[in-house]
Amino acid sequence: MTIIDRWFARTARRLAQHTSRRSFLARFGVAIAGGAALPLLPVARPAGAAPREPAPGEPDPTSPEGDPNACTYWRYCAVDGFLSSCCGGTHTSCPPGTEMSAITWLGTCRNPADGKDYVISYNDCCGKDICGRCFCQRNEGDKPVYYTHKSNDINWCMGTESSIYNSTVAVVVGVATES
Ligand code: ABN
Repeated sequence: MTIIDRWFARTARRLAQHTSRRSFLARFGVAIAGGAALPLLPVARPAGAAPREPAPGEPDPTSPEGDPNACTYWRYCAVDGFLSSCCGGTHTSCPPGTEMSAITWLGTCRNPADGKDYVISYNDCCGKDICGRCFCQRNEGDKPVYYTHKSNDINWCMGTESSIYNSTVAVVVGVATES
């Protein structure tokens, strides 16, 4: 008998001395049933999150300039406000229950996807309390507020049903033709 055989024999004897057949069967049954239930438990599958494709003409959405939820997104170069995309809306649509202002602040931002400059309209979303998430102030081209038409530090909720400011979107108006 080898040392391994002797170890198995000793362990089996001890197990038999301390375990009744009934309790062994009960434990064995629990182990089998538990093992069968394991595959039914929920599993987080990273494969479910398909890689995001860049929208046409947009930078890679995983890059800082391509993520509309990040202040570094290319269209936000002249923004001053809370990002609608963090407030229940998207970068081009206002959160439900708010109204988009028709009067806006315009900026010019370079799109890294094609290297062109675009005119961006920063419309405010109005009618619900201030969002308070993802404040973003990049201010490219911004002038002090006494140049009213050149300042982004203005509540554009004018002519809307409510003047309560909630958040801001960034809509491409067109390609900038002059520098
Ligand atoms: N256009 C954004 C904003 C709203 C209220 C006050 C300042 C700036």
